[in-house]
Amino acid sequence: MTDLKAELLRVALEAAHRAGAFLRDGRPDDLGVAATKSSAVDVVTEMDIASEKLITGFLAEHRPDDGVLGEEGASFEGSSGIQWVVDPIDGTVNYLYGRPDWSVSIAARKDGETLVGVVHAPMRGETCRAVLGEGTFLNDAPVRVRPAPSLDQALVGTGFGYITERRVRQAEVARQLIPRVRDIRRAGSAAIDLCDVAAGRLDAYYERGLNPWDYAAGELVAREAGALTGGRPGEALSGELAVAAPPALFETLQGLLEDLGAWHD
Ligand code: LIP
Repeated sequence: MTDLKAELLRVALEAAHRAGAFLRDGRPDDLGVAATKSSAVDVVTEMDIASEKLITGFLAEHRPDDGVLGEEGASFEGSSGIQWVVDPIDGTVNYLYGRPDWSVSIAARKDGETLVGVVHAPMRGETCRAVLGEGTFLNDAPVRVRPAPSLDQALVGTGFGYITERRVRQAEVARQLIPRVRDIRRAGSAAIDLCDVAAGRLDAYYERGLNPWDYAAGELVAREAGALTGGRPGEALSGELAVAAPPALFETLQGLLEDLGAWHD
């Protein structure tokens, strides 16, 4: 591991654990909605904002020349060529409701390539980490994707957006997918879903409408554990469509999602 990757990993882990402890231990009993974004159900809490402030403050102290892109508004160019992509709470609605499946997701990119990804899920007591070319670890144990089943035996994770028109379309895709797979799971955190693919707790994951901070770390975690990731056939994973699965399942699922029009509203 290069000195740079080791440094970026160390900083990402420390920032994620500090934010995770703050969020886990400091969650107000009366936590409410501080603001909404794309719709009345696309919520932000005071803890999302505070978590991003904690993380960006730590990054500014330890990596002052780096850029940052955060879900709650952090946006600095930097001069080092390194950009941090931060989701201070991935699974905000779960956090708001006191449900356990939320995470802190931090990725470090250099010239657009993700070098380090950390997804810390405090209520699970788990941290997934990956360094480009170095594999994926779950609480320091190496993990690999599950051997690919046939599509009809696949447990597939997905998620739904916050805008009604998109959700209607996504529900229609799910309706047509469900009879063709073992089952689906909707956990509420893309970063955790991608870690679950990496650790073999899901056979595959897909979702339309993610933001870079939702998937930046989790995509590297999934890829370094042996998954393929992408969007529409021949395209990179993006907000248009995110797909992750072991190689022997990936193209079959990707082709079905293409046929079902999972990539458009
Ligand atoms: C969430 C994603 C999840 C998606 C949710 C939401 P957030 O991100 O991680 O996959 O289905 O609708 O977008 O908003 O909690 O950071």
